[in-house]
Amino acid sequence: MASRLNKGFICVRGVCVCVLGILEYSDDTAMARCVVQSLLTRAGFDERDMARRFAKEYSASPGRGYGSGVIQVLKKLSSPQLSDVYQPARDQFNGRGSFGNGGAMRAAPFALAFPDPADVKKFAHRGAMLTHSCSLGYNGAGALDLPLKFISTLIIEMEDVESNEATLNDARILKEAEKPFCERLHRVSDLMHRSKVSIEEVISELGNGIAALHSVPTAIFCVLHCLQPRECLPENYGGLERTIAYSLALGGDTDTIACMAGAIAGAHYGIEAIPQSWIKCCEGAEDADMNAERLHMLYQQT
Ligand code: 8NA
Ligand code: MG
Ligand code: MG
Repeated sequence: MASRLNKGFICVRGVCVCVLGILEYSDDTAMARCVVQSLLTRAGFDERDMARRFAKEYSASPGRGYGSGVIQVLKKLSSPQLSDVYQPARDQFNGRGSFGNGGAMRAAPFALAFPDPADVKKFAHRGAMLTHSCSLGYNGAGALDLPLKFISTLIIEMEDVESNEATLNDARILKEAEKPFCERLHRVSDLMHRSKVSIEEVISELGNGIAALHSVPTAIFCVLHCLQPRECLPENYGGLERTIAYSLALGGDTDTIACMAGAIAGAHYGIEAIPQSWIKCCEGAEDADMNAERLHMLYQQT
């Protein structure tokens, strides 16, 4: 029996098969590629160069599924007269900034380029601020660049990240918990300790939406939940395959949640864990390989 899962994939006896050749990547990959190209070309973080690349990429290929808000920022970033590249993001949503997950979905390359975790945090934050100036948007990028540790360590680190006036203020205005990401990570921990958890429970406790708060903790949960085999997934799947398949099964903002969970799982399981048949379906897979090598060289130099 074969059932259609998504554009270009069919499921044959529990195994995903690509039937339509190369699948196009979405805005998540498009922006992450800009981050990579900028870090490599400038041999470090250069906000003007990164902003210019975001704008150029959007204008060359606008149909990759960008959020409706971020499109306005990308159009303004293309103006040669712009003196402060952070201003368009600050002006979003009546000056509050976007809390979408767009800053977090492109955080992974920072961790690959800088050996010092303080640099990773600082530059991932600044990179996210080019489009997402609400703390509930850019703090998501920080959470994803923390190394894969037990959830309790993540919570301690996020306590520190969220202990500032801007975050407390944004959380108050948006009627969220005092430290929103910490509160969600506690939910991740609770779910991990349950003997059984349904997809519906994960969605209702953590979310599967376009806000960073409703997708970054979800992605972290996907990675941790899929460290072990799960009944709902094919037995022959390894941890990385389980993580991606489980992220997609949650529905909602699938490209971004699978992108964030996949980045953490990829770092944990390594390149050998990615099936060749999946790599063959990905637009830009060869570039990714080459850029990873070059990022590693930059990492060793900095
Ligand atoms: P964004 O910055 O446009 O934010 C996403 C959306 O969140 C906005 O369009 C608003 O509706 C809402 N939003 C964000 N901040 C605020 C605020 N302060 N007040 C009120 N509403 C707010 O986009 P992004 O770069 O964060 O991307 C988010 C997601 O959208 C990504 O997952 C991406 O894949 C994309 N996406 C696009 C489509 C599509 O069909 N275009 C579908 C799903 C997801
Ligand atoms: Mg997307
Ligand atoms: Mg998305």
